Amino acid sequence: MLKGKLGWLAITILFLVSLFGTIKAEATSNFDANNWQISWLIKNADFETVDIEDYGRSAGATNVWYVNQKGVEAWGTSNPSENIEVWQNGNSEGIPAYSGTNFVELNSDGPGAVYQDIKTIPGTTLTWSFAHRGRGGIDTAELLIGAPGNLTPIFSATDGESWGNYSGSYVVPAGQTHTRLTFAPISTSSGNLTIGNFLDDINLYIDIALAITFGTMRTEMVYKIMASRLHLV
Ligand SMILES: [Ca+2]
Ligand SMILES: [Ca+2]
Repeated sequence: MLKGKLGWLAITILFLVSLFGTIKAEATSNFDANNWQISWLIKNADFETVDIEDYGRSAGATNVWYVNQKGVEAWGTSNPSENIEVWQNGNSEGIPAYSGTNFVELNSDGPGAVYQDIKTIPGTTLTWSFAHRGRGGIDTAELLIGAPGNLTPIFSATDGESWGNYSGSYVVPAGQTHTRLTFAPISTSSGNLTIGNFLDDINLYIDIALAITFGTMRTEMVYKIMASRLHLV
């Protein structure tokens, strides 16, 4: 009797396992698209974490704000006023965010790039991406990456009155554990660098497979150096 019940239990489990296996196989999403990449340290990538109530004041138009950098999580500006210009959906110019509700305009009320500092592992490959848009015509902004004080121009984005999205890769140089991503205005259709160049959805990814390979190589190297010092090899 018990043997029979166990037999049926085994058959039921086998059936469920095969069913689960089938469902699992069918539910696989675009596996190759993920390419071993994970999000790397960028905070407030979408400019959605902004404290307008405590740090903002109206820039003189509906849903456009000058916000002290203390109120824009993780982002800073070299603008002497320390203000970052935050735009929101529902603004008087009818310009929508690329994603979410908020986006920023470069140079706010004075000259000054917008940047974020991140910790990096030398030798790793990072993939960056961002969205850029002109305000009233063709605007151009530049992405610079490097150690603070030693930035390298990486990419120039030129867009009219629709959002463009761009991506590329960056290899962290030897010794660079502190990396700055800076967005600087190059030109605007208005001719005034404080009017134009919108930015949104800034992301950074690390290729974890390459990072592991690099980490393994580095570990092997340390072992070899230690072994040679100890006269083991
Ligand atoms: Ca956004
Ligand atoms: Ca402005």
